[in-house]
Amino acid sequence: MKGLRQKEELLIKHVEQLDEEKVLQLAGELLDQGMDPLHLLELINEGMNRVGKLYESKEYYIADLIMAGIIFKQVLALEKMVAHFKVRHSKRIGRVVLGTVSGDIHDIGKDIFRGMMEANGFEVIDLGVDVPKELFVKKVAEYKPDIVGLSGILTNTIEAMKEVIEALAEAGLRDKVKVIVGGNHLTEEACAYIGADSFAKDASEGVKTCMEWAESGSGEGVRGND
Ligand code: B12
Repeated sequence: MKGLRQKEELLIKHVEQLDEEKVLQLAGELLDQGMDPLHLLELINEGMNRVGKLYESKEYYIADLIMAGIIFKQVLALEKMVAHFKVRHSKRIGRVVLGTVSGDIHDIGKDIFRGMMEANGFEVIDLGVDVPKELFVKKVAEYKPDIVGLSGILTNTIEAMKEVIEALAEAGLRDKVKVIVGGNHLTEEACAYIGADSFAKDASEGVKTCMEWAESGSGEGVRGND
């Protein structure tokens, strides 16, 4: 019988080796043993980082990145994961327009953030990936959200994020929403350059910020837009 730490390391290794069957089997087993789904995601993420490094060092190819994405999505679709992200609140505490910015088609992190936000009582309008700034403006005008969430995983998405915020400002919508940008590469400086209200390197951090905004809106929505 393997210890927990050994199993965790094994799971990371299976992800690194893109062994779909073993990842799903072990992930299911760990969830059945009571592992926190968020902790499981951290482990899968660690495996993804290793896949990313192997891609950088040219040992892996684009097909391997695709496989890694497929594996992650299957983990997210496991029954216990879906149950964890199921909406637990009947009262809506805010509305969010979310999307991965133009030029970027990564959506796993965005989807995790969406799942966590919905589980915490936010209504999320997900615009998908590679979203042009004009669509963000159109949907913000239409849905009047409290928060706009911009996801960008590629480091060059900083410009696209900045352009979305400038487009919102030009449309007179910037001061009607809070904007949070999310991605591993973001920093305090990048956030200031983009002109966002906050940034998060991981989804839970982002949800925490949005919850704080919602709480300070004292029930009237994050910006009183409801
Ligand atoms: C899977 C993957 C892909 C899949 C994506 C599948 C999918 N459906 O998303 C595919 C095959 C499509 C892909 C394509 C490419 N990829 Co890719 N990919 C990856 C990989 C292995 C994992 C990404 C991932 O899903 N991670 C897991 C999630 C959970 O993490 P995350 O996305 O960072 O999200 C977290 C936070 O960022 C945050 N977050 C994310 N969004 C938001 C939003 C908000 C509002 C908030 C608050 C928080 C938040 O919360 C999330 C969870 O905590 C990474 C390597 C890595 N280490 O990440 C490379 C990586 C991101 N890819 C990379 C590259 C280069 C590419 C390509 C350019 C390759 C190519 N030559 O075509 C293309 C780009 C295509 C495009 N235009 O977007 C590079 C990026 C390098 C860079 N400096 O920008 C990486 C880092 C690999 C590497 N080390 O070289 N990729």
